Amino acid sequence: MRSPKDFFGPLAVGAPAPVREVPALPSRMIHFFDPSNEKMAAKVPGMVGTVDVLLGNLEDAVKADRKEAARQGLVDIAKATDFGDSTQLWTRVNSLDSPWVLDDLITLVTEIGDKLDVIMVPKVQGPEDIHYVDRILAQLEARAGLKRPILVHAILETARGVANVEAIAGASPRMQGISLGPADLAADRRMKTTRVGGGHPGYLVRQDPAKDLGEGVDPITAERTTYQQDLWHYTIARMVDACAMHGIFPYYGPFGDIKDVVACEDQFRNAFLLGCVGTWSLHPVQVDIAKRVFSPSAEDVAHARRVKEAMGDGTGAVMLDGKMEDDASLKQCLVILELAERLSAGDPELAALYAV
Ligand code: 1VU
Ligand code: MG
Repeated sequence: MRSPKDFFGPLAVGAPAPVREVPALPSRMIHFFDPSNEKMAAKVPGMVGTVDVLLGNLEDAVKADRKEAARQGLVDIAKATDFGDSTQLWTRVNSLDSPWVLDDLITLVTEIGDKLDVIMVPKVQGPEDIHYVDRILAQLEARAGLKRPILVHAILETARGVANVEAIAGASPRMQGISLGPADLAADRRMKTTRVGGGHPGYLVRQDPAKDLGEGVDPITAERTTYQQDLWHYTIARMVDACAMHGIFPYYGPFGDIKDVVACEDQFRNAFLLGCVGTWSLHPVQVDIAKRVFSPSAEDVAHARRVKEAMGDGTGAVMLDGKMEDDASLKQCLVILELAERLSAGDPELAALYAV
């Protein structure tokens, strides 16, 4: 086990000092693009300023014979693009057991380490995977003369990863956050689904049989209301707790049914309400959904402000619109207000909406 003191110093001579607190930058949507796909890549410069995070994906969804092209494409895009103050550049490297990841890390940190904010590591199984990446990043940062550390984001997409999620979240001061990877996780757990995230109509509970439906009507086979359940609730809730416990940020991951913008919004909102700060967007149509869902509503912000005003010094209990408010409901309101302030700092439209 590592000593907490290891968190105060770099893991290689000459590497930048670790961060003491993970910056709470807006990251409502982590927008995925394939840097080897010319059409997609051509759209990237135009998305700067409209998305919180642009992520050059090198892993799954990039064909094996395009891995080098994707890596080089990301280097070219990063060098040619000014990402400004409101869009971060992230990448997802190949998995640690793949033949590509070592070159991904060496090339990206050496060539564009000064532009990369976060490296997403897929299929993280335990803290040992983060320790490996932590050390090699320190060595590469030192060699490249980087002045700030690149942060690390883990994808939770194996059963072992879920079992170790608390240890992963606390494995390094580089840990920025964790995303749910529902597709790989479903396969690894041997779930009997074939989708990329979202719900499943077969995962449900059913109303009890009616007591008396009259002569000849079988209450067991009679029509009964069913309620679809959320396949991902347990994992997201565990991930949120692990992240909150270690001061890092939780995210929903991919929603593969691109055309079903309504169910996508539902899935994103469930994650937002449970504590996630953002999600992945796989297609331009998901960007605005994420922005809408992961920015608090004007009504919630106005209510939070009223509670704050009514609570004075923040202690005791008051009645507001027939409901009790106290120290604990105020704390929830402060979470909403802090998020609203942070988001509106870089977004005049939100600032006007929230009347900041
Ligand atoms: O109008 P144009 O033809 O010039 O452009 C198309 C298309 O190229 C572009 N576009 C994108 N641009 C930027 N970023 C994107 N992510 C993106 N996706 C598409 O938009 C125009 C319209 O596109 P479309 O509606 O015709 O969609 P396509 O059939 O071209 O592409 C759909 C998919 C889903 C294949 C595409 O969006 C995509 O590959 N997205 C990223 C997928 C990805 O990163 N997957 C890995 C993460 S999920 C995971 O690992 C677990 C399952
Ligand atoms: Mg995956």
